[in-house]
Amino acid sequence: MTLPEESPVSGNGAALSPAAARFLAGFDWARWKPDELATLLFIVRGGRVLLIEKHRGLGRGKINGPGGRIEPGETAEAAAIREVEEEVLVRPTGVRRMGELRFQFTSGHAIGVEVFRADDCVGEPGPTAEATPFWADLDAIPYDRMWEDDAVWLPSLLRGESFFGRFVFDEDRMLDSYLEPAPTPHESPSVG
Ligand code: 6OG
Repeated sequence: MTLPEESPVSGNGAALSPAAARFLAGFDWARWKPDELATLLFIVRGGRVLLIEKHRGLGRGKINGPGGRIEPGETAEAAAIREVEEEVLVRPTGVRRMGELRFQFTSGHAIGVEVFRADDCVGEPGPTAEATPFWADLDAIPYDRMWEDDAVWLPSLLRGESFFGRFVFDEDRMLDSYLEPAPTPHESPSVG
């Protein structure tokens, strides 16, 4: 009797296409280099988090936090704040860095994302051509309309815990995921 050949499976248990399986077998995170750097920022206030329905760019149609590409010469934090201002017309306050995410797509595209959390914002969020904002209760995050990785790391951010994660995607299907806690950033001790 011959056993059926074992087929590789993705993180969510579905069989991989031969091309995706070949990509995963030959991929090495040690040589990972991002093609672009981007940001995400989540304003968490009064038991709710500000999310957007994204109308443009990578992930359009999905729910996400506001964010976008870091411009040359810009810090990640400045970019994260600028993107919130451009997309939903408020200025986040009490901003702190919570984590780093690395995404590798089987197309070859690689993106690094710096993730921030803010305590509040100045102004009322409003819709723009880029995004429609809405407040989601922390116990009703619409993970089924978000990128698959969000369910892996967003709970850490909402608990106030820092993280580092890396993920492999075949278009918008997650093939592999890894998350570890990162030390909470703290002020450098002052001298003298
Ligand atoms: P623009 O195309 O808008 O920058 N992004 C992702 N966000 C999540 N949650 N999961 C992913 O899994 C993502 N890949 C990219 C980062 C792209 C925006 O999309 C985010 C940026 O905010 C693959 O300029």
